[in-house]
Amino acid sequence: MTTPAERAAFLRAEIERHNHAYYVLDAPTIPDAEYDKLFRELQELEAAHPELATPDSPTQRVGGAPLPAFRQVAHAVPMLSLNNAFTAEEAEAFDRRCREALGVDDVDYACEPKFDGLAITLRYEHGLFVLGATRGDGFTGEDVTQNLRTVRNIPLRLTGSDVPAQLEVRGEVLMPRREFEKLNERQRAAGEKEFVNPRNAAAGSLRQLDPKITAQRPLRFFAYGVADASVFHPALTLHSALMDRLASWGIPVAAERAVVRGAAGLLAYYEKIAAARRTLSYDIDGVVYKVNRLADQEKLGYVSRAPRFAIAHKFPAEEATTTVLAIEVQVGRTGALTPVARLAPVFVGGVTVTNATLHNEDEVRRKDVRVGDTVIVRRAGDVIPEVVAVVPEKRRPGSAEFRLPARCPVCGSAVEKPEDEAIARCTGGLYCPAQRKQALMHFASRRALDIEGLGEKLVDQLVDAGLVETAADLYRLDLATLAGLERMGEKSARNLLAAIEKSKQTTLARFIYALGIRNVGEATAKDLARHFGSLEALLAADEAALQAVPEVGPVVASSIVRFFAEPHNREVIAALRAAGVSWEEGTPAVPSRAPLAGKTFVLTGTLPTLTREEAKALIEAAGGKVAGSVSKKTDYVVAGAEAGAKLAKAQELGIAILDENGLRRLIAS
Ligand code: 9MJ
Repeated sequence: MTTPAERAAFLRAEIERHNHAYYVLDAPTIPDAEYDKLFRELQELEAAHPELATPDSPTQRVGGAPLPAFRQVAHAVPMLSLNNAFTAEEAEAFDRRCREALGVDDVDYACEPKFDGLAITLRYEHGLFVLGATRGDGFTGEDVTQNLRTVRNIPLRLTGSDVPAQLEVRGEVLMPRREFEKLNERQRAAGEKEFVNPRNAAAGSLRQLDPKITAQRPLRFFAYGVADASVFHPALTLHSALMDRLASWGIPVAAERAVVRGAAGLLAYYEKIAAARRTLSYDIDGVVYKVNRLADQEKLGYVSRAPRFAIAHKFPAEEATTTVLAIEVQVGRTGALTPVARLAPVFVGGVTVTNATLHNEDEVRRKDVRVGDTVIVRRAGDVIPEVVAVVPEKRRPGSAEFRLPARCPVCGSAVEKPEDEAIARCTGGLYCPAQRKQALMHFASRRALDIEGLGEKLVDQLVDAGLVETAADLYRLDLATLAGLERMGEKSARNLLAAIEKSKQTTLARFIYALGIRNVGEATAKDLARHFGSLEALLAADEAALQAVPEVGPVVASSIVRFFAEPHNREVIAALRAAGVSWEEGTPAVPSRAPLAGKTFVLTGTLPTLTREEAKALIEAAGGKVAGSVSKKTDYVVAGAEAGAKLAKAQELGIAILDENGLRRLIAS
């Protein structure tokens, strides 16, 4: 017979083992439901036998009663900060100082990512987690033990051998980026305030007086060292070995640690981690270099509040604060109105940023960005800069909520925003110079008519000067007009005219794509060209005929019909052709691509590889029709396993019967 005490001990060990596998090793060992079952059994056992409850029980992770306030904790060993290096030169200078102070030619460094979270310290006594505190001012922090117990990858009891009697682990609490996004989705759904970034979310979660709330926040911990390495003396002589030892006791450490030699090693590590930054599950703001030999660390000692043996080599900040000078509204090729924040120039993500997208009106509302606001701007990697959030304390009195104008800021046409869409659009079409400019840029782009040299600046000039309204006007430009433009020499003008002339010889697919029909991208343009073979055939097609093109659905078909129904668009097309834009007309692809044209099929039974839907799509793509029941009009019945009445009927009527292979052969024929 197992006693309740034995069962509880067994359950605790099992649950912590699964916890470790899931949260530290990232390799789950049992399904969630089974884990939950073990967990509930332990909870019930502890409720029935309160004397069995222990401070290291995984049931402690769900959070106890709220606190009135956090208790202050004095750090026996101060929690230092790190000095920063922002350039390769500063990292090299760090290496030089270490070499000189130690009187050696080469130094080995332990390198680790710099976690962008909150520094905390964890005290273990005889392997049991007894106290956790924030860094505070470095000398005194706050007792957040009950919150830290809810952080799933912090071991409540250390496992493995040679666990010291006293151990204080230092590290950072953070929130993985993916979990942060999910948390914000939940906040949004619940109508709660969203967090600005994972760091703020982690900070807010850790400083909750109600640990039940913290327990629901996906926090993680990573260790970067210990308060006092001398407890390991003389068994351990290297920082890297110390980190391995922590890992052996179940303490999470970064997988990206490395030992390198010299300044070249440091910089290579920096580059490697900088390149891998996006692939890490959590945010980092740089890397940390530490002299690896613990005896050397001691020799180097400290300057004021930072170790001399370590330095943080920071990445360019991805976020910065600045002010919104104006909110402008840009009009895109399809008329989409995009609010853009004009910013006081700010250096972020390695470049100076003066604009940031606000995406759309709903987004501006949600973030409540106003002119004059102080905002946090983010530029991560090559992503276009965006306004992350407003700093509300810095809002000036009298600021007004942003509203999208009711009329297009460029042409004055009405702005329309369908109920179920986030995007508002100018209804001016090609009457709108903004849309016209974008349409011209698209027309001239490389994959369309490919007019080299016709860039944004030139298109602006041509449209603003009233020289060009539609693409057809491009073919009426002459040398004198072009050479008369600002910043345009005779040579450039000649080159441009040659490029325009060259563009006249094109293909039908490029021409269709160049028209800029909504929902018609390059691939669809090619499909249309292949299917119809000539522009006349395309112009004549109604929605049904268009939908016969594989990949063309009702939305695309309707866009095309509406585009060609516009007399203005037909005029432009006629003018383009009159100007000499031409292509080789092909034969419509319909016959060759529709081997099943005019044939009706009925599907029955289970085919070996195709689902019913796939078989239907295959037949329709080849021009055939699929009917639901067998009649005299049926040409073929495609029968699979367990075909029933339909097959019998087909046999009765003498209709041709195919299996899946037979169908494929017919299509290929
Ligand atoms: C962070 N934030 O990742 C240290 N840190 O070492 C790492 N911080 C540190 N080390 C001594 N990796 C003081 C702070």
